[in-house]
Amino acid sequence: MTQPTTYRFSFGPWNISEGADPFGPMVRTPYSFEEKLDWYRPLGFEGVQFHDDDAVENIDDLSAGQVATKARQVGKMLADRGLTPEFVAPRLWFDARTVDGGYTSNSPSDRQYALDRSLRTIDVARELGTPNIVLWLAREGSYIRESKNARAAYDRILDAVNAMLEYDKECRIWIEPKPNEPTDHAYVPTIGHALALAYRSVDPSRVSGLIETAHAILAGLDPSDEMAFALAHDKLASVHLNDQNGLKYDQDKSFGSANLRAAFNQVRVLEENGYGRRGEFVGLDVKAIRTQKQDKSTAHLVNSRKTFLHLVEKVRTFDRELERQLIADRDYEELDAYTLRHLLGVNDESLPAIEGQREFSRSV
Ligand code: GLO
Ligand code: MG
Repeated sequence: MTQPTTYRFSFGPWNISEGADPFGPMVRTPYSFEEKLDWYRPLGFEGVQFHDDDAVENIDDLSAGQVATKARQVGKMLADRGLTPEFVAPRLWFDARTVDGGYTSNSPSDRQYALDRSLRTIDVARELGTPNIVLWLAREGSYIRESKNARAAYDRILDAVNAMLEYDKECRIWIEPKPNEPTDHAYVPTIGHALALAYRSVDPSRVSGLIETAHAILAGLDPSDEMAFALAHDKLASVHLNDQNGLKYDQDKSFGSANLRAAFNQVRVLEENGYGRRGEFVGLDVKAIRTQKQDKSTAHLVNSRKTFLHLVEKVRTFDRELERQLIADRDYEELDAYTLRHLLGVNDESLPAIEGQREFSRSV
């Protein structure tokens, strides 16, 4: 029998956040990058996810040599703490030149900026010691459809991906799809779109996907089925587990906090397909509740990690023989009820006691 997977966990510095929302002030005071790095190991995390400017501040103002030096210093800070860089993502959404999009901007010079910045991100990743680049295509979409040519936009995204693959023959690109926010409609909203792009690239073996729970839910899709699709293509490079309560702003809630059963099914699909055996990280793209006080700035990370591990236990103790029989009998009502009992940690024997208590409290 193969050994069960032991999972390793990652997050990005942005996951220890200040709690500001578009209509409110900062709720928590910021921690420095170094303070955040010091937390990883004690909290049970080993992998660090980066935006290019998390690693190299003011990246646009530095020479290539200065960027490399700074990135190497950060690589050393990781090594000193026993941490591994998981990926670096070009932040193509705060610069004035990315207002209208990065690779899909209508302005040729702004498109060039987006590409140059992405190649610089590859330099940062190389110096940090990871080949992995994440593309969350934040502003590649539109607010009004007539403002852009969607057909041309897909070609432009593909051209950018190809340019990156050609720039560094070792780099790997992981596309993180999201259907909306900040744009109204994004050009790469689902993992299906992302993988179609991967297959059309100059080196499909180096392009895969990163699936975020909340993003799948925002697209009206089941996150575990999205993961299954990527796994079937052997293209699930990483995950951003979190949760999302319906169709509204991207909430980045703690894993399992809105829909525990959907979280169970995500863990189930990962566990059943050996996710993690080749070193893939379980990434948690979670944020503290916006109004949470300062002293619990990292509880959401610890809690999400624990929930994941509890759910691994639930997957491993799921009665597979019963599942097989119920499927064979097409007794889906019982499969549904068994799944809920299993998640609740109860069985029907617990009920008489509870019913009894109810009778008792009524008679008092
Ligand atoms: C936002 C995304 C974002 C990315 C991160 C890495 O909705 O989830 O947090 O994951 O920037 O590219
Ligand atoms: Mg994410």
